[in-house]
Amino acid sequence: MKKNASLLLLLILLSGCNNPVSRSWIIPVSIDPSDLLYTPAQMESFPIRRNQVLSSMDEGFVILRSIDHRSHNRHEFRPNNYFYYLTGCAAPYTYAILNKQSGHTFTLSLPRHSIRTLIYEGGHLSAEEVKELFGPDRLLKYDDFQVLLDSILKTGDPVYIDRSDQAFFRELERMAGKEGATEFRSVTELVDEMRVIKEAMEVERLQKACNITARALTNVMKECSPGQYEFEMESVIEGTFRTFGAAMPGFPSIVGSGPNSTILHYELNNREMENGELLLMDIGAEYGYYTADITRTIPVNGRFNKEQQTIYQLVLNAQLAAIEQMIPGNMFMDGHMAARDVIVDGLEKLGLMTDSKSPWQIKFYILYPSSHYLGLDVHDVGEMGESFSYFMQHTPDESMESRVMEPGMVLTIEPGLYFRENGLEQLFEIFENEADSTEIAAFIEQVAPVYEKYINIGVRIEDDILITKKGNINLSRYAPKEIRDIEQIMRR
Ligand SMILES: [Mn+2]
Repeated sequence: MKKNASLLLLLILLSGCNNPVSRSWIIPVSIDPSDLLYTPAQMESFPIRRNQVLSSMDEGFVILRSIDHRSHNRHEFRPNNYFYYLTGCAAPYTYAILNKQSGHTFTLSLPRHSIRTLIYEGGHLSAEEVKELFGPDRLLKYDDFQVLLDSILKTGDPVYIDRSDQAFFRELERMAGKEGATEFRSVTELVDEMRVIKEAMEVERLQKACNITARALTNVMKECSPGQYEFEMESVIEGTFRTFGAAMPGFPSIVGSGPNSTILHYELNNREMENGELLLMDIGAEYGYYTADITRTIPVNGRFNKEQQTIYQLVLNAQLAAIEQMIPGNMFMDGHMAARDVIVDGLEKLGLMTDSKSPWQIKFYILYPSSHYLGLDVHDVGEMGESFSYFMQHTPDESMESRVMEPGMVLTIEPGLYFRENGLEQLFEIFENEADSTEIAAFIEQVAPVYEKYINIGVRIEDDILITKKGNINLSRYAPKEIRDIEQIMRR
């Protein structure tokens, strides 16, 4: 009876309020990595992509390799994104050629046979396995492949390469001999547009990456307390990534407390977190080479104070307004513009702006465009439109067009507000060419008493949004962001 009574009470509690107090954050994520196996479903996109590339090029060769020397932030091997996108192959020391005139549209090389790598790294896939898994119509041994490469580079036909793999580019230039004999073009011309629209398999991987990341963030909410170090939280985060089979973070984890929450790309993560501070975490698990990119900001002691709450709710309202705009037919920057309007309005009401139309005052608070594409790269490739590229120099105006959003795009949305300790003093240096110093001094005098209340508050809230036919799906929806939800999870 007692049991029934308390059950009844619980049901009343749950149904009686719109915001369930004891909502449990069960995040659907499985440890089982079988979704990364080379199954027909996982592999079906790759030949289609190659055909699309081949049909869009009238001449020449695409030459790519799996090693990626850009991976300077990473400790483990992962394949070059263009190579992986077109082959589905993640084996190190592998080369690929696409070409439609030679009769061999897709040539793959086997890794160089070496006793040393056999001893240190274990065996590679056999020729039969490579053929079966990746379906090249020509498979060459490493040395034969090098001979072929050399001959291609002597034909004078254009060669599409990934210029960001500079070491390989230089090697190919050297093989091509005297300058100008081979015209090098960028593979980005052929592939980037394709990478903008995500296929089902890509969305599945991004969803899992997001779920793992959401789990990491809620784990921090459960563990976090004053006196711990930022790296302890980083360890909870990256430990959770590994627990669910994510190979590594898709980019260096940003885990910044107190003053560090106001540093956009803070990566040291070695400060002791103090009572009454905020902790900003901008993190992403990489799953099957696709990375999440989620930011949550939480109070170290589990309760937002009044000032933190004010800024947090303003950023959250801006972010929610932005997400509403992220629908097909709207433009890439519409989310950013909606967030900007909410933030500017809020700042003015708080007394943190004296002129809501002043471009430099807006730029002082709104530091970066709030969206980027997400995929194999954390800042994924693809055209975003005019007003995005214009942003860094100027404040985009309403008349400026950015790219129209389409179903299948995945964009982040990450407005933020950062109150740096010396933020106001830096105004003279930041805007020396845009505003005269008396104007800036007048602004500082007026807003300083308010600004001071918010010093060392840095808030960013970032979600990963899939544009769909009907609107959008928030892939990072399992990462709590409402104040009441965060505080409830942190209550111990
Ligand atoms: Mn981001």
